[in-house]
Amino acid sequence: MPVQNADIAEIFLRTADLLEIQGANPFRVRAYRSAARTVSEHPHSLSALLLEGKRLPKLPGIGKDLAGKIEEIVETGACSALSELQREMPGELPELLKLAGLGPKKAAALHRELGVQSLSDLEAAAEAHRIRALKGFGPKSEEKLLRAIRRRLGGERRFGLRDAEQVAQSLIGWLKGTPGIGEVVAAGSYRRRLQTVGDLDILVTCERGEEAMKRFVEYDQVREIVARGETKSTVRLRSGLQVDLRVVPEQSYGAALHYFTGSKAHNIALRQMAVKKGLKLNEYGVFRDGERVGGVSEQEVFALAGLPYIEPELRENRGEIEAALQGMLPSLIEQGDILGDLHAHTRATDGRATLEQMAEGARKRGYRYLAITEHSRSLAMARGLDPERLRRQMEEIDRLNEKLGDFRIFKSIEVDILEDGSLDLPDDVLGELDFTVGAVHSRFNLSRQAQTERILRAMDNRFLNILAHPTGRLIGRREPYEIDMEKVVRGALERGCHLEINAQPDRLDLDDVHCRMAREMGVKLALSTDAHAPAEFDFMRFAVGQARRGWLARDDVLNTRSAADLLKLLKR
Ligand code: DGT
Ligand code: CA
Ligand code: CA
Repeated sequence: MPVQNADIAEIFLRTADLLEIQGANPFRVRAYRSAARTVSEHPHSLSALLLEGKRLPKLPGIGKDLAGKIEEIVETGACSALSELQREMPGELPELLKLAGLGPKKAAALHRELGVQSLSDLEAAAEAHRIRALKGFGPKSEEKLLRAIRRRLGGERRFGLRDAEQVAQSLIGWLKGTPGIGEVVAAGSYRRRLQTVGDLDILVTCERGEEAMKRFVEYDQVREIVARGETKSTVRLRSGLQVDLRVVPEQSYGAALHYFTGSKAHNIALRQMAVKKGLKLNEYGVFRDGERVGGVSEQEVFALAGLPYIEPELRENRGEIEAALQGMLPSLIEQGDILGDLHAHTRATDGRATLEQMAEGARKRGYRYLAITEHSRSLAMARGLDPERLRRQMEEIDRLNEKLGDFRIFKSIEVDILEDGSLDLPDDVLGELDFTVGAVHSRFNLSRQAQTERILRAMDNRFLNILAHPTGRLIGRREPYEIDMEKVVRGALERGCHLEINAQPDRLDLDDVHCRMAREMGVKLALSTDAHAPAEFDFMRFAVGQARRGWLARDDVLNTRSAADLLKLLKR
């Protein structure tokens, strides 16, 4: 199997970790980390390029030395520089670096002085109170380490956006009841709409900060107060989710919101921009020669750095700052641009509402159309439709459409893509539909090549219009199946097929990086909820979040068009 960009990135990250423990030059460490990022986010497979005899493209931060290493990894599957480091250093040491409060120097000291090689070694040393005796450590940091180790050994947990949203909304509502409260906002990865959040970062302004802190720790879901201070407190909720609260002065609000929204990589890049303009940028404001020149709003922070406003979803240091400088930021899609939903089920298969209830639900949300896309017959568990039942549903849709006036129900299907890439229903039946959505629901374990070919073959069928949840992943539960997404996107482009962003919060499939790849390659996407009940139409916001993270504009999205234009666009 060819080496993937992610494999190369992983090798670079491991190298950076080990170099850091060794105390190597920080610039060298950083070079590896930034190269890892560049490679993993590069839309084309570098090994494919090299194997085709082409040269590596010019990549930012990847000079001769690193390019040589990429070639070596593609050729041999390994990197001798990393192997060398690994020989010098026992296995789990890099893991230690991921613990809160443990930098590379301390990790190295623990190894040198106490022979710590693994997390369990470290736990044993902490329990025996051998760590507090070391220089640079004390009883407090030993306790903190022990807590961090136990958390890690218990498995680090990230939370889905939907769970995070429920907590954030309820907690924000609670905090708004604080006397003298001003702004209350959730920043961090949550505001950037990352698919999962590690913790919530809430920011408030308040006449008297201690009032906000008091109210925060009194929230009824709090299980443990991890830290309580004047401007920052941390609690763990019953669900296990951790929340940071920060109280900031009004004049710092914009700078703090920007800082705590992150991402860290974006912050660092923006700070460097500011430095070039003779400015200092931090969470308290923007300063020139020690004097405050701004920071009350995010707009002001960006403007002082010489940039237009950059939307939170773009702040990943994936080229947004460069694009902003060149006036090339996309005008991102908004929820209000969406005119209908293109993937939904009813009680006829595994949905929980009738056709009429689903149509009514879509109409109530201001939509102009809704596609009904039941499962097809081979999905027996979901009572998938055979041609006869599908035709009965088409008649029912005709009758309803008569009554619905301006609103239109599209006749469609989520046809199963069989193992050999054929579709689960005959062409003449598919030909009677307005359009066809197709998806893989079985045989997730095919080889990368076989899975890719299976999907390309399915797209060869001129009736297939939209590939639903293209990677099949379930966040935190099922890995995406092996597939060459670049080939799939190119295949879609060549065939006039389209891809879906499935809005189910545990799918979010395509993800942000692949969305952006599709946009750059010129393939339009459907934002679809896969609703099994009317309430699930509201999942659209999650798809919109991922689309924005993938740099999509209104024009990149199919269901921003009128019904007539949509059908024209889908026609193959
Ligand atoms: P998460 O919680 O893992 O899903 O991701 P974030 O992005 O919410 O990260 P978190 O909660 O550790 O920190 C919130 C934001 O604070 C982060 O996005 C950027 C900012 N931040 C945190 N640590 C640093 C830092 O060392 N340097 C800079 N420049 N910013 C930081
Ligand atoms: Ca966070
Ligand atoms: Ca945090």
